[in-house]
Amino acid sequence: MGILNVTPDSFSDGGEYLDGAAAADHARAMAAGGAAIIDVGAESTRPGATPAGTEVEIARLAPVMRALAGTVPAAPLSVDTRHAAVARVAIDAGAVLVNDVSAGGDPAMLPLVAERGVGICLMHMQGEPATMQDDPHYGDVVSEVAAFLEGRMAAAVRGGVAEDAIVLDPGIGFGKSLDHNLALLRGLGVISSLGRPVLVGAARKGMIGSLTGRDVGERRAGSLGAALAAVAAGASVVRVHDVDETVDALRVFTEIRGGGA
Ligand code: HH2
Repeated sequence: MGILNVTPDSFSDGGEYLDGAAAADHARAMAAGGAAIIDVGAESTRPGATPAGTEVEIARLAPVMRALAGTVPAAPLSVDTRHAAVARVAIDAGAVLVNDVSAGGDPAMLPLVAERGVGICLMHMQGEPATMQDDPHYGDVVSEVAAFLEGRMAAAVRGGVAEDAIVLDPGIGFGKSLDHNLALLRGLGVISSLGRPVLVGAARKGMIGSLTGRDVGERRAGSLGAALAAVAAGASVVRVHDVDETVDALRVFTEIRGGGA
């Protein structure tokens, strides 16, 4: 999954793709590089971020979705939003997956996904982006995150979402310390055992910075390490900024392991 942030303030690429044409070029480049899906987001959910507001999100997203529609045939589009009103606009413009970091927190989200027959990624977050890194705490992070995802998956299915339309995500960096993130990546099998594909987004995040001592612009190699480890632990989708490099790394990794890319 290639990341396309059409935000002024995303933690690693804010402001780079605000313009529709630049965004479409980047999406095409990621699709050509092997991204199986392009995730378009118009609200930063980095630690400390304040909500953009749905009107702002739609105003950022709509021109980009229009520029993308039909021009990135190699890769379906996903919309990274917590708001059903934003998801609706993106689905109308062709998005086939809603990537919801609040796992259906907006009461209108699951009904929309069910009605439109699109996919949904349900992600775990403790707290809200503005304060989630202040004091994250768990008893047993792996079982608590798995139980949350199982509950949200059940709610989605009760609401009419097809079970095979659901992807699960432990939410690396969303209300988690480095130790929590490491435990979740090591324990990914517990989340896979819920029976749905697992998505992991660790690219360029604070955990990579903590482990390598590198600033956000220098975390490419560390992010590749995280992507390979996530796939080794059972992830089916990795959400990344550097698609070409990740595809190459995964190709080599999976061939050596004998699984094929
Ligand atoms: N991480 C971010 C945003 N959306 N969605 C899922 N499913 N999983 C993630 O780990 C995830 C996500 C944060 O990363 P990024 O989009 O690079 O930054 P920002 O939130 O600042 O736009």
